[in-house]
Parts: sequence; structure tokens; C-alpha cells
Amino acid sequence: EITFDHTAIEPAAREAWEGADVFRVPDDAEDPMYVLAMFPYTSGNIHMGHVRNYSITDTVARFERMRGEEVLHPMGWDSFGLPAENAAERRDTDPEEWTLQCIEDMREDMTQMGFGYDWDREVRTCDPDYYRWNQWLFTRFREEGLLERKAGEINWCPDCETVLADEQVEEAGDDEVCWRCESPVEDRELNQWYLQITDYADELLDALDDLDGWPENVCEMQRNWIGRQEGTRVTLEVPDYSDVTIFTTRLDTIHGATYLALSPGHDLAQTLAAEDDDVAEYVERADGADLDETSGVATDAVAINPATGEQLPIYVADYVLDDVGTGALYAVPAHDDRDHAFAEAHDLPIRQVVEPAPDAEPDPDAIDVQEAAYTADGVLVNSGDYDGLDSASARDRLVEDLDGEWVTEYRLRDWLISRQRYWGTPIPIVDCPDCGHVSVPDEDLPVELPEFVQTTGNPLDEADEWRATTCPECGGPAERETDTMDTFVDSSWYFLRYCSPDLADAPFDTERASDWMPVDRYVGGIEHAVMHLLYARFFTKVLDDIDLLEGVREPFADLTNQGMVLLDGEKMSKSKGNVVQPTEIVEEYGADTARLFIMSAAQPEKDFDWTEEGVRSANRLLQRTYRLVRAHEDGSIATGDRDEIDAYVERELDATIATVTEEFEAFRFNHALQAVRELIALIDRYRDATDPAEETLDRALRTIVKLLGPVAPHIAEHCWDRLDGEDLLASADWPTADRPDDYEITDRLIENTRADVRDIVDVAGIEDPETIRLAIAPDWTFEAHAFAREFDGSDPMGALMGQEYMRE
Ligand code: ANZ
Ligand code: ZN
Repeated sequence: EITFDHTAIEPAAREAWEGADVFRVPDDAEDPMYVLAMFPYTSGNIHMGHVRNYSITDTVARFERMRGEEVLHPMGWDSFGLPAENAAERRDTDPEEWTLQCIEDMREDMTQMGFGYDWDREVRTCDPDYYRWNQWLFTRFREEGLLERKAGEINWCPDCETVLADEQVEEAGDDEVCWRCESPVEDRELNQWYLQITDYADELLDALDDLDGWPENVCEMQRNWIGRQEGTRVTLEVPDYSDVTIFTTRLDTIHGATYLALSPGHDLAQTLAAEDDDVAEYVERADGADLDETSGVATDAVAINPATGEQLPIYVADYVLDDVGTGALYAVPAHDDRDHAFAEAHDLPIRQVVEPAPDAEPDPDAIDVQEAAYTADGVLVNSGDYDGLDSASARDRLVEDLDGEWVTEYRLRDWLISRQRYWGTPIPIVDCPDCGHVSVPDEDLPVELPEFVQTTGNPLDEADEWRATTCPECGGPAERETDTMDTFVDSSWYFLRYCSPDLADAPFDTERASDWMPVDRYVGGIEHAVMHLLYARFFTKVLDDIDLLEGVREPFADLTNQGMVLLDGEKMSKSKGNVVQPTEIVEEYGADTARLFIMSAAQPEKDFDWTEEGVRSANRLLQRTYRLVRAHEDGSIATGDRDEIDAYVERELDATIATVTEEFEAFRFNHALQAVRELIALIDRYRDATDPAEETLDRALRTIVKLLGPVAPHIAEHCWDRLDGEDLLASADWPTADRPDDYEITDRLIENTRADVRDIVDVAGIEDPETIRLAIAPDWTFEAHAFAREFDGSDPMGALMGQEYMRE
């Protein structure tokens, strides 16, 4: 049996693409279709997750290119970050050297996979020509009042020895851990730079409703992260102390308040701690640690409930967060779960003031707030004049009566971008004893990283010579800021740099970027749902507001999060020792096989198992295609006159083209490939069991090769060369379903069959498809096929050919 040799075919195809510059997009392209994969973090070699991610975008890019689109499909390197420092330390090299080596290796891996990128547009974030624009943008944001240096309680990872943004802290059981190394994070108080993403909270939230091309779960994660809440602020008098303002979403429950709770960091808590040892001890214990949800301490102070005039004991409790609302709340144990748990632990009264509406579920009598809080809205009880009002109306009235104010609160915090690490963009600030924090003037950018030195803390703190500078404002001696930027700054605008990667006087060309954006198809991991994807949206909006973009409010029109490639249902990981290296598969079977397997295994969003059988099956399909093409070329297929079987096959070709086109558009590549697989099987039988018309057979083979082109580009290119020999498949036209006239015969047959069936069903009352089929045509005839195809989707003609084939 003849088989193709991927080690010869694959490099030859790549050479042909390169020679013809197939993937290059000229700067004067008007509005190319922008297909983008999240650029990889430079960590070694590419892994199966990368291969899947990039197989998807490459398939789309090739498909759209064949459909006549100009396609922008660039690639670059997210190449700053802590792992490079760690690796450099382990291997005793420097982060730059290590990173550049990774880039070389990964680029080589990608090339081997046949991913077609416009490498002229390659972007590397660790390149001074790139990160100078991080610095330049830092200065623009600062001028706009969107960057602030402030003291705050921050998340500190003791292992990475750096602060983390809130988005980079993950929950693991009761712990909050570092997203990278999973060490429990600590609280510290530091002066840091913050990007004021909260200024854009409303737009970031509201615009999600119009992001039709985004998966709903990602929009929901962003909504939750932003966490907008409508509520009210009300001020309570505290005899002998200053008033306390609280934030509540449930003003309707105020008559049921039985205590007031302060966060340990609240001003009044601090004041009370100074007077009371027990309070001081608790406040101290709560500092930097996450205490039990029901922990807290009673104080001697009381607050006056403005609705009832009652005295509410004041507690300091760790479940009240410093940076939410006002850091103070009145507690209603009957209607809030946390308050309920706290009240039980501290023996505080639980008083019901809301019950379900009379006609609603559950029955009011079935509720016992002593047992568990009733947290839904309802109708007020035990609330004096307000009894009988529904919760919403009660809130409206109470705001007025209690002199409260409506406020909107967010969960989203400003984005802390300072990092105490070396391998990142130096923050372009000079600290002058006289002038304070002065921005480095644009003409002095980039502030380049000094040479790397091994040390325990931040190497930039040790770079004395680099640190010492003069103040741009007064010329006096001053010091450079030694923090670098969060690498998520780098990835917040890299998709714009691809539009004009070499531009020397601006981060990107405003007009071109505005024409080319937004990205039409963006594909990457779900882990970026609230980090990268939120930051990039924020950057885009700011850049548009400061006129660096024109009318681009969102960076990514369409988003797909690819699922994981598993092995035996488990995530591949070095620690489990179950990693399948893409390079091994490529060596043994070739890149096309790996790509075809990955793309046919499941829809992009779904996880799937890597299986040897799946890989082999993909390889068999490609070999089968190759043999069909070779047999045709050798003239070993006997051809004959055109008859109804040829017409049938042509009709099948058109149907498959339509299906594959539709399924590719919808990102259901596995469905598309299933249709191709069936077509290949049909054509295989067709040439074995019949004497195909030359013209039909030729069209069939060209169609198969073209439909496979986006997914298995090397072998398809090779086959195309054998069939056509003129232009490259990579830039050939996508096939179209062009119904020739004699389809009418087929159509007429189907019409007749339909009429016959209607007669049988209506007159004889027979409904079983098999019986009908036999009634229409006792043998496997063309009519029977037409019937089956139309009415139950089965493929007897294919079966017929198969049977004949078997009989031979
Ligand atoms: C009284 C009340 C009664 C509340 C009630 C809720 C239910 P959620 O729960 O997500 O809607 N809150 C206010 N400031 C807080 C802080 N700094 N730390 C922790 N919790 C705080 O969030 C709104 C509620 O969170 C607010 O409404 C407040 O408790 C609590 F039956 O006020 B509520
Ligand atoms: Zn100065």
C-alpha cells in the first residue's frame, strides 16, 4: 500500500508557502479579517494546549483566506514575567537569554505545526521597542488621571516575592493563593501604582450586553467580578463617638437590625481598640489574617437605629470587609446568612421583619428565621408604619424618611500594577526628594532594564548605578522607581501593535488600528476570563477616549475559549507525568495528523481525551485521501460515462461543501470534518464499485483536498500539487456548490419519490420507513436512495456501493 512520507511532504509545503509569502498582510490592506490566538507565554516549548489553540485559529485563517478574505493572523510572545527569572536562576543564565531561547524553540515548534503567521508582524513584549510603549502609555494614563500611587492593603506572595493584583489571587478552600505558585498570599501595606479601571466599571459592565460574539459564561464572570450593586448609605448616630455610615442593599430590613458590625480597619474600630484591650487584641489578630466568619468582639459602644431609636451593640467582626461599602453594616440576622451565623455564635437576637408575599412561595408559616435566615424580598412585618409594604417600596420610602442616599457599589478594585520583580517593564518614574514622583520624559524612553544580577529580592533594588539618576524637573539627584509593571499591561494592547509592529514614534498607527480592529475571531484559554480580557477591554476604551483609537470601544468582537486536551480524563501535567509532547506526535505521524485529530475530536469549547487510536484514525484518513489522489493520477481508476450515480455523487459533493462551509463558520470543526470523512468514504466506494465519470471524479478529489486544506494543510497542499500543479492550495478558492443542470434529474427523482411516499403513507397508512422503502423500490435503487436520504437521512446508495465493493 502506498503511504505518504510526512517528513518530506510537510517541509516542502511550508517552503512553498514561504516562497509565495502567502500569510503576509500588506500595511495598506483595507480591513483584513483579524484572526488571533492569545499569544503564548514564553515558557519552554509549545504544549498540547497551545497546539489546540493555534490549530483552531490557523484553520479559521486558512478557511477565510480561501474564501477570498485578506486575513491578518499574527503571532508574538508574552515574554516578560517571573518564570523567566526563576528559570534563569535555576540554570544560572539571565532571563533575557533564557527567554530568547524559548522564543526560538517555540517558533520552531509552531512552524513545524504548519501554522501560517505573518512573521513580519511578530511582537515580543520583552523587547525595548515594545516595552517603551508600555512606559509611554503609562505616562499618558498618568496625564489622564488614570494612574495613581496610593497606599493600600495588598496581596503579597511570599514565594514570588511580589504583590499580586486581586485578579491574580485565587480561592483554594479557605485560603487565598497566588495564581502562579499557589502559595497562600499575605496582606501587606505598601505604596503602589494603581490603574484606575474602576472609572470604567459601568461601561465595562454595560457593554457586556452587546458582546454577542462572547460566550455567556465569560460575560457572567466579568459581571460578577465587576459586581455592581445598587444600595443605600445611611448614617447612624453613635453616642460619644462620631457617626457611622453604613452601606446596605436591604434598607427594608432596618427594623430587624440587632447589632452593628465594623471591619477591623474601620476608623471607629481603631478608636475603640485604643480604649479597650479586648478590641485591640482582636483587631491585631485580624490584621493580615483571614479569621473565622463568625469571629468578632463586642465593644462598649452602641449605635442608634434611625428607624426605631433603639440602641444597637457595636461589634468588630472580620466578615465585614475594609474595602467594601463603608466598612460598616447594620446586621439583620433574620434576613442575612452571615449575620445569622454571627448572631448564633454571639447570642444576639434574631428578629423577623420580612415575610413572603401572601400569594407567593413559600408559605409564611413555614418560615422560621430562628433556624435560618429568610433572604428574599417580601412584605414587611414588625416594622411599624411600614408593615404591609413590599420590600422595594419600603426601600424607596425609607431612603427618604431616613435621609439616606442611593449609591452604587462595585466589587471591582483599581488594578495594582507594581511588581517587585526584575523581568518586566520598568515603571518610568523618577522619585525626587524635592519634586516627588516625576514621569520620565517621552524623549528619554525607553527606560531599559539594567543587567540582571542574582539576588534574593528585586534585582533592580541592587542596581545602584541604574537607580541613581537626575530629576527631569529640577535636575537634582533622584532615584528611579525600581518596581516593574504587571505583565498583564503588556498583553492589554499587543493586538494593536500587530497592526504596525515597527512603528518608531507611536505604540501603533491610529488610523490602521482603527480600521483593522476589532479582532474578528479571538481564541484562547478560559483562565483569562477576568484578567487579560477585562484589562484589554479597559485599555481599548481608554485608548479610544484619548484618541489613540478612533471609534473602537471593544477589542474582541468574537471570543472562543478552547477546552483542554486531557489524557484518560485527566489534565496533562508534568507532576502527573502524563504529558504527550506535540513534537513526538509530529515526528511519528506529522503535523497534519495531530491537527486533524485535535480538530475532529470535539468542538473547540469542549475538553477531550488524547488517544492513540484517535491519532491513528486521523492518520488513516489522510493516507486514504492520498491514495485516492495517487490512484487517480496513475490512471488506475476505470472511468466511464456519466450516469445517475455520478449525478448523485455531484449532489453529495455540493451538500458536503455546503455543510463544511456552514460548520466552519459556526466553529463546529468536528461536524465539518465528519462530513468530509463521509465524503471520502463515499468517493472511495464510488471509484471501486462504479466506473466514475472522469469529470466527476476529478471534481470530487479536488473538493476533498480543498475541504481538508485548512485543517491538514501540508498533505492537502501536496495532493493539490498532484491534481492541479498550478497555484498553491493555501491561496486557492474555497469550493462552491455549483449545481449543474442535470441535478434536475436527481431533483425530479426525489420529487417523484416523495409523491409516491405520500401516497403510501396516506392511502395505505404505513409509517415504518423500512416498509415504505421496500414498497417504493424492492431493491436498492436510486429512488430508494433518494427517499432514504430525504426522509430518514440514511445513506443506502453509499451502502449499495459498499455492498458491491464487498462482493467483489
Ligand atoms: C443589611 C442587610 C440585611 C444586608 C439583609 C443584607 C441582607 P450582598 O450580600 O452581596 O447583597 N455589607 C455591607 N458592607 C459590607 C462590608 N464592608 N463587608 C461585608 N459585607 C458588607 O451585599 C450587600 C450587603 O453586604 C449589604 O446589605 C450589607 O448587609 C453587607 F437582610 O445590609 B446588608
Ligand atoms: Zn526634582
